[in-house]
Amino acid sequence: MKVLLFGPAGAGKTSLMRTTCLGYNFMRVANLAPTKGISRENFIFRGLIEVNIWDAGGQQKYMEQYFSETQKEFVFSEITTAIFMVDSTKIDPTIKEIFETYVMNILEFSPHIEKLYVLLNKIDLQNSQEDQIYELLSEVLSDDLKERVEFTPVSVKEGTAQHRLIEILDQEIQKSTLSLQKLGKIRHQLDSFQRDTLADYFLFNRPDGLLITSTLGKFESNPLEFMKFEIGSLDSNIYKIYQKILELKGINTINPLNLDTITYKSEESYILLKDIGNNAVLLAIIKKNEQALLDVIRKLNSDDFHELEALLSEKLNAM
Ligand SMILES: Nc1nc2c(ncn2[C@@H]2O[C@H](COP(=O)(O)OP(=O)(O)O)[C@@H](O)[C@H]2O)c(=O)[nH]1
Ligand SMILES: [Mg+2]
Repeated sequence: MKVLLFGPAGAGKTSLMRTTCLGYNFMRVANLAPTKGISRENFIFRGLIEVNIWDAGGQQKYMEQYFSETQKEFVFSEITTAIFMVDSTKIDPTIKEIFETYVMNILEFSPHIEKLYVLLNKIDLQNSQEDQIYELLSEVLSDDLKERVEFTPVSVKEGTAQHRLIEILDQEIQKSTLSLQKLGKIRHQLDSFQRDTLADYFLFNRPDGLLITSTLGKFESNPLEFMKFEIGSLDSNIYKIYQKILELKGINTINPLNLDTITYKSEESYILLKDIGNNAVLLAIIKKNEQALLDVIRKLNSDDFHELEALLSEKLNAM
């Protein structure tokens, strides 16, 4: 699935992409160098849909290239989702013309597209003029087109731009039979885990930190959303202690610690986290009773678990 993220230099396109899809925090993208030409990144959004983001760097010379006879078909054809992004603090006299040419090319080369999205970014800044930019860009749209273009004032810094992108991509999951099939199979697997143990299961996609699915259905947990889900970033003094114990026991082989499972406990529950390959993290909330914990651990070493693992590492061949 091709997502075209287009707009003038400095709009926030690269920041949006990296904070939403690669789990970077805003500080890490605060000093990005301008993108040269088009950067293409591939990742599996929410663990369910393969997304190919074309981040089209917006300096004048690149803009001219994208609209040129030799490149425009390559850039604007076969788009699934088209997002235009502008910096609302800058009313640039060329923006209207750029937007108009962009819309024309989308309509020509990807006419099947139902909605065009426009993100008016940086509304966290005092001098943001999203209303004026909205008026300005609307002037190039015919009445018919106005119905198809959705403008949203957002801020990458505050997280609302990421929310909007997630909403847009979630709609694509709903339209993709393949993604829904995969979701169905994963869900089936988790439900069977739940039936066999006294636990609820939550599966997170590692790169974007988003929930894939859970035995309690879909929910969002705000603080989690824009972080990479890394269970392995705990301090590793434990390795030194472990090595020491092996030494004391006279065991010479140094086996690397495999940090892929962590257990916490609260008054009522055990909370277990387990990596599934490089792609996902499974969280289980287990009723606090030793047998239940053992059952879950047994489950996580069973064929059922390996099936889930296989499902999650499956290559998606849909565009
Ligand atoms: N204040 C503020 N700055 C932002 C926001 N989004 C991006 N920026 C900054 O704007 C600059 C350009 O962002 P970048 O992602 O490189 O823009 P691109 O050229 O469209 O890829 C960077 O310094 C970002 O940190 C935002 O929502 N608010
Ligand atoms: Mg960029």
